[in-house]
Amino acid sequence: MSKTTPEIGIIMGSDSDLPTMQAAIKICEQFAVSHEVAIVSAHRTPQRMVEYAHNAHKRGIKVIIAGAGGAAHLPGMVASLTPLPVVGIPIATRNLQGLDSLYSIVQMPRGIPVATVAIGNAQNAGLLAIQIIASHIPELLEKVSEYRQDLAQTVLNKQQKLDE
Ligand code: RP5
Repeated sequence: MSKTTPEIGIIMGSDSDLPTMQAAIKICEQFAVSHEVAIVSAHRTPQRMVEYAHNAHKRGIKVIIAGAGGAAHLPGMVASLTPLPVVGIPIATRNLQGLDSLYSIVQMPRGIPVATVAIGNAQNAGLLAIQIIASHIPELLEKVSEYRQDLAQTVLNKQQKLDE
């Protein structure tokens, strides 16, 4: 883990989650938002999870993105241990295609929310984390608007190709 104070903490239950989580890392890089990446397993390293969640806001982290698959307790447990917003990414699984992960993450009890994105959609998790941070940073809000304009332009370009 970095010794500086990144704004977004990107954590995952296993290194096998990393290929999915790369999209969140990439979007943070694209928006030049500081971030750290760590493997924090709710089941295999529970003490490390507790320490991470307890200390994240004290270190200056603003939002935590947590990805996990199967019995995906990491996002919910971290959310229960931190006052920071937590964005959960259900990782796709071989046997249940990530429905297990989705249900594990999305069905939080009242009082402890996890902002859950679609199965495997780490890009949206990154964007949501950035938008949470951007709410009081006009320059970052402007970058989000530009990103949306680029998205719209992509659609319009496709339409233009269809029309040719
Ligand atoms: C979860 O178990 C991890 O988030 C991962 O998605 C899943 C499988 O982990 P490995 O057995 O590949 O390490 O804790």
